[in-house]
Amino acid sequence: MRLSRYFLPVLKENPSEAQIVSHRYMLRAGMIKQSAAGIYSWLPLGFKVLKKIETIVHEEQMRAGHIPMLMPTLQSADLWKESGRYDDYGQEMLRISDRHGRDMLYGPTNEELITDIFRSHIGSYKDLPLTLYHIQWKFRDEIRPRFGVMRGREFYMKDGYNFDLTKEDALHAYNRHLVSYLRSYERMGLQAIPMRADGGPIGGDYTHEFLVLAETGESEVFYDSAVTDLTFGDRAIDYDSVEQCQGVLEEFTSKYARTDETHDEALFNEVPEERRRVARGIEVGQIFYFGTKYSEALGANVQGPDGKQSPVHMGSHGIGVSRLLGAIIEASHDEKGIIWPEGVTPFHCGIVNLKQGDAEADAACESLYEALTAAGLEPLYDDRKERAGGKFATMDLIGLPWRITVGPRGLKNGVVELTCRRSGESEELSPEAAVQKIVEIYANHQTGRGF
Ligand code: P5A
Repeated sequence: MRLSRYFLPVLKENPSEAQIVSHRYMLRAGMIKQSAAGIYSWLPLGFKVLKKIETIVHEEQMRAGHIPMLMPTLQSADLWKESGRYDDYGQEMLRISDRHGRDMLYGPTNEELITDIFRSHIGSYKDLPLTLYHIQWKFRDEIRPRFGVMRGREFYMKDGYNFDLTKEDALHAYNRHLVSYLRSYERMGLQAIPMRADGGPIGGDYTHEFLVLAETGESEVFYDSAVTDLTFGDRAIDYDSVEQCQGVLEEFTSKYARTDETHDEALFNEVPEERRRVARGIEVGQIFYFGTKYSEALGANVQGPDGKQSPVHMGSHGIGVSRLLGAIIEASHDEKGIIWPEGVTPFHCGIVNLKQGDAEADAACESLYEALTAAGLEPLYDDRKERAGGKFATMDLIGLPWRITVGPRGLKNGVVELTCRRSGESEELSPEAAVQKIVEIYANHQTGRGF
């Protein structure tokens, strides 16, 4: 992409409404624009990162054997009346009536809808296990929408639902989700720690939230610092293996880590004092096992091998896809702007032309642009007639992890400058070597073309 042809409405001033750094940088980098309280338009740069995160979530869900689909945002209230949640959900649910006076709602979640789909089509254990998921906009009429996309009213969520014959099978599905979530967050450059939590309006008493530690997080968390040493890494996992998934769950949940909802002071005090931490975290996902809560209410039964009918065992699993942009920025930024992890960066590399209009510099930038594009990467070429300082400030703000700077002086010696956004370190090397290095860096990140 050439910046002269892109739409990147960068703001020079700090927007006064933004209280936390991620919100501030998302507005300043021209990623989002508020349309109403807690509702945002996703401008091209924000949309691009949203799609990158969404792609990682899809890839990891499918890797775990979960099946993508799409349900609508608007739902009939009937199913919610059947489950009893129409009244329970309270004012967070946006209720609408259509022209015929029928009660509708903008879905805050989809347990009822998916259970209805299940009961309409599946009646036998032979069709189990099954996990269906979608990535769709949700609406929760939060009393205090704030911090930009972090606590929106309209937000983008991956929600998945498992259907199993027995509790044992459903717990395997739970563990499988935990593993796939660990992988997903790590690919986004995040450490998200599973912590025992509360079921809230979704239900069930077996649930973990995934928290990214950050001072601006809305949840208070208590944990053994040893949990922060755990990484999933690139270990191979067989998602059908009960033992392997259970092993990962045990490894990642055996240390004390709880949100304030389930915090137990006595248990916490058993952690050696020097490892006890009280901090704040951003909830980027939650997994639930709630058994037959919805299947009983909606009559979603399956016939077992013994011919007996019983309500199907279920759980649901959510990732806050739009919230993740805020969480990643909270975890990865400096005073100049965002620092995108390679896995989610909107463009792989910036190209800054220090002397736009200089025939040699222009030609060198064009050939870098072509070489990177031919390698399957997406460079962002700042080809505007701007001062170098302004170009650097924009690149730093929008946070591309790598930048190639091209100027007449360097070109005389056959070199360009390659700068790492995170460390600030630069090196001079030939344009070919710079391209080679960027290609090698991204070879370790499964990264596709964005939108
Ligand atoms: C699990 C999937 C559920 O809704 N039903 C379907 C279950 N869980 S949850 O914990 O309530 O939400 C899942 C994730 O969505 C994100 N989230 C939000 N993101 C932005 N703004 C909001 N107002 C908001 N509310 C929830 C969180 O990341 C949460 O973990």
